[in-house]
Amino acid sequence: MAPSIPKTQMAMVFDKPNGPLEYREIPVPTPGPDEILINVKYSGVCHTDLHAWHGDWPLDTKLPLVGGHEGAGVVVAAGNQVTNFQIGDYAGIKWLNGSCLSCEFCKRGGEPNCAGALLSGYTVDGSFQQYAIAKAIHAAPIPKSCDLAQVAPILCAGITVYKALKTSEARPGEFVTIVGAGGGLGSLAVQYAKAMGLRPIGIDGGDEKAALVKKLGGEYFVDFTKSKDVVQEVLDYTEGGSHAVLNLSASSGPLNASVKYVRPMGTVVVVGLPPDAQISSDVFTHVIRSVSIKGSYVGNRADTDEAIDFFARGLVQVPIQVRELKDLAAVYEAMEQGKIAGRVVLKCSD
Ligand code: 8ID
Ligand code: ZN
Repeated sequence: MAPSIPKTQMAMVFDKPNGPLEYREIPVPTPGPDEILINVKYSGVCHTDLHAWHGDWPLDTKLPLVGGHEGAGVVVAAGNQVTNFQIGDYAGIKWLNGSCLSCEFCKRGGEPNCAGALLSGYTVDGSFQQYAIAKAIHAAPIPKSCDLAQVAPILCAGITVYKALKTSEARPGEFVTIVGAGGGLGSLAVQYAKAMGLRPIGIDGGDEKAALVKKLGGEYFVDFTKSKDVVQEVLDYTEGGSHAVLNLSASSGPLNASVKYVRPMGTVVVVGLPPDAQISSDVFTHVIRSVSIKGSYVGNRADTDEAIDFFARGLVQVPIQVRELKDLAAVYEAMEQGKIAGRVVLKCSD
């Protein structure tokens, strides 16, 4: 029997950047022919959602906006062209809500780089509501064995760090230094790295994050708030530099340091998106040491399936704290202050 779908629902909405975050009653959207309607059970809160609310990136959001792009739930309706989901299936809303699938980038697997990409919780309404729309072809299939609260952060944080680790081209046995290791992306990166046979080193601040990173498999931790010289500490521990570096921090401070402690022939991957930030590298040293700096932006549908598969097989745990949907403003405040170890997940529906 088809599930009964209400006409209205509760959502977290803002009308202008940095404006009030309101817990508001809004209509339940109707899916188009190629879309599914997902009853969102849980949604992770990514630092990107905070950037969207601040409006601090050089890309406008839709307004008013329902944020959120780590939504895990159950399919309750599907358009007549949808063939890859059935009512009752588990499905995930990810950052990439849709892409054209026919441009040169989509054809090469660079779906996130599509100029026509639709972004959940940014250019289209996202998962901080009870019922959200996703293009069926891009929605993430989630196995029924998965816990929906736990799997939610995989839908952005997990996919992103898994893809970034592949982009680094680090090989099993090599060091990967994870900057921002105690945050949402970082706490997953440590575990994906370990599962991929790499040797993760975490950089973040404070004892709670140090303990979390060690517990999740970090081999060594540098506390940037206490270390006298972060660059030297990494060079010493790795005996010559880290083969790969993932910059997952939302601050620009650590970017240039990472170019100094990456190993010759190694790769710095830039993932965190601090506003107005630059990364620079001394050309002579850059050439002689033959290092690479690469950007990495979420992942495509294959990366999504692979990242979820690591989770479903129990290779990564998601350190979550569950809060109510209406508590979003308090979550943003804690995130701004760097006080969240791991990920907060909002309960959106019963
Ligand atoms: O596809 C992408 N490229 C992508 C996908 C998802 C998220 C990019 N992002 C971006 C977000 O927009 C944000 O800019 O990645 C960044 C991190 O997202 P997050 O993991 O969701 O943020 P968080 O949970 O707040 O964690 C950030 C961590 O960085 C640490 C903080 O303590 C926190 O644990 N950190 C900071 I701020 N400054 C640091 C420093 N100097 C630092 N860690 C080490 N050194
Ligand atoms: Zn995100």
